[in-house]
Amino acid sequence: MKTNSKFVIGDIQGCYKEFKSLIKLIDPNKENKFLCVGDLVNRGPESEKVVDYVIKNNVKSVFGNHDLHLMAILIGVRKHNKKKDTMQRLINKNKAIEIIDYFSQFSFAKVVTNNKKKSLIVHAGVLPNWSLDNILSANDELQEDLKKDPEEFFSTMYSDRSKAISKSTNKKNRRRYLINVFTRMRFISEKNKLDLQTKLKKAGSNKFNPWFSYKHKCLKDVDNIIFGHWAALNGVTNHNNIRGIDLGCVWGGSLAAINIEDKSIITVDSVK
Ligand SMILES: [Mn+2]
Repeated sequence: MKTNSKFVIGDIQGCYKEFKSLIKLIDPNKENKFLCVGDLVNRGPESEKVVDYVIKNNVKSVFGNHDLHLMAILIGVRKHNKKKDTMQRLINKNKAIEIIDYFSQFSFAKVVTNNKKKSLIVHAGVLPNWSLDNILSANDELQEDLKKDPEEFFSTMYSDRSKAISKSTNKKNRRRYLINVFTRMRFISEKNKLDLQTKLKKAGSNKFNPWFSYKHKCLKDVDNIIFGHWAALNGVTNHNNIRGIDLGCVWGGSLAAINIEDKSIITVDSVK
């Protein structure tokens, strides 16, 4: 394998064993670089080990919905859902301040360059009519708000979030909408209204389509968009320059890493 390559790793969701095996494959001589597409934690078995590794080895990521959920729990504005969440051991470690400090450096959208190829990395997606400038300023706005007042940021993130499905002039609604776009979006309408309930296309519904099926303005400024979040796609977008890399490791699929230069993909099967 070539050295000095850059990779993006898909949704780990606490699958520590697969994460470690994948790193050995993509970075045998520690000359390659990688970052994560978000959802480092939750649903899977060993979120606490993933977070320890990430902090110790200075691994970077963009925010996924589960990473934000963890931060909201650690800050004390959300409860760990015993039926669905699998982060109790991580929470019991009493490392809230360390984890919040570390995760607070993550962004919602990040541009990575390798040999002149530019890739935009986001957890869920971006709006079709956004230029790269629009994307980066939305990211800056959210990061600033989060750093300024994390408690306020997370306590308003969840309230009425199902209503935050379209653009708003109200500051808090706007923020919730932007977070939903970057970290939770799958289907959108032509007017950028979100359908946050659907994971698979219903037959005969034409109003909402996968966000990547529209023409994307930012592809004038970047070569690729790389995203995770949507395991049900199994990576299939039918789009050369928009690549989904959540291959559902936590659901018995595999954990993927994509080389941003040649778009080749390396996978490790789920150990389940
Ligand atoms: Mn997700």
